[in-house]
Amino acid sequence: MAEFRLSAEHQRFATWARATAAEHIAPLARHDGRVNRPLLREMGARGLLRAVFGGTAEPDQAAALQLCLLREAIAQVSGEAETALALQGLGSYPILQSGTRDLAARWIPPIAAGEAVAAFALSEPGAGSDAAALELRAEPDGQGWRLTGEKTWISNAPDADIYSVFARTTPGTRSKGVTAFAVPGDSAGLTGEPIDMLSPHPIGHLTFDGVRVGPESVLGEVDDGFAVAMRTLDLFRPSVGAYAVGMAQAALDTTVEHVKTRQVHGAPLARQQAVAHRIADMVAQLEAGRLLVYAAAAAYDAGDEPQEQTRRSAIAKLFATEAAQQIVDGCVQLHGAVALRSGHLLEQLYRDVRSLRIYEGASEIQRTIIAREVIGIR
Ligand code: COS
Repeated sequence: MAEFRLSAEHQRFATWARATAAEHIAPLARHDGRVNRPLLREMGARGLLRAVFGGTAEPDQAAALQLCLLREAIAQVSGEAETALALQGLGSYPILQSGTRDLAARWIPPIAAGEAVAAFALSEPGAGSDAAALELRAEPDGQGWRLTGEKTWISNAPDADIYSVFARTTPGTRSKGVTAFAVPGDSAGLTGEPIDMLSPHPIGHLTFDGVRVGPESVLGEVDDGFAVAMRTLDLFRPSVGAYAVGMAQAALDTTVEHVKTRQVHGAPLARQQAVAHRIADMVAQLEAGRLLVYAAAAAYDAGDEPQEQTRRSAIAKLFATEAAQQIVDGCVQLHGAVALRSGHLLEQLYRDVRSLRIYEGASEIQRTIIAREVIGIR
């Protein structure tokens, strides 16, 4: 059964994460579209990154609620810090979940320390929403494999130290012939360039020109990599919702202050019923999104049936990200022109919130997943 109320321990954890990020991490943000290693190292040193992996020396695989609380808390103070933290988890989770013990021991500790940078490489120029259409080839080469093709819209590319790469091992089989590999960023034949775009985190394009990887790089079973990707997304999609909730909370906090102090016709803006009711609607939307996120995360941690996790995860991402977009837009409207001035918190949030309805499965994909589960038609 999903949780409706956070424990005192969870609340303390969220308060600690937010305060730590505000004091020590947010000042290191650079917004230059490249991986910010000093910021990552500081998040490692302060224990924030370790918390992504359950906060213990032995990585804990079931820490979805903690991940969501972290993301929601840090989102309220810095989008760059929030995404840097989340991408360490998304990029490395296939290794933690499906890699050999040696591979996990090699990569997870430096990633949790902020010394190594991880990335999740699924999308291709011809395979975005339709992930099973991916074509990057992995061909047998002695005991290992050679990877040839392209990945695009890859967060943390081209600066990452380790990529979880999803490649085609059996042609013409869609989801059944995909294998996941861990590919070091300094592999011979792997090149890339950044893509300048509307996003709080670095994104890039990768070219694999016969990149050689050994047999130990395979994550899970050969030809079973599509499920590795989908299980990773089941964990991270609610946390994208948590990021959206944190952004929307920050937007609302500043807007409540604004409508209480801004004078219109000799009275605070909040005295206008249309304004007060708009605030109330946004609070209700935010609270609904937050509860859906917590419920999805709690279902994951409780080990609910996989289909139930997938369904809840899709609902949480869909609702929370769509709600956040509307809330940030509503907050801009209640401020007027001042919110669009460069450097205003809402101007930043207005730009940052947009990509959440697209990445890790666009809203339309979440609707497809939900409808399939409920209607039972593929
Ligand atoms: N967990 C485990 N296995 C899963 C799964 C999940 N959540 N979702 C699907 N699978 C398995 C299915 O069970 C199926 O296996 P079998 O054929 O053995 O039953 C296989 O994967 C294919 O699933 P499906 O038939 O649903 O694949 P489709 O191509 O029809 O669609 C969607 C899959 C649309 C859900 C997928 O392509 C998707 O998530 N797209 C969005 C991609 C995305 O999020 N990209 C962002 C990258 S990170 S920014």
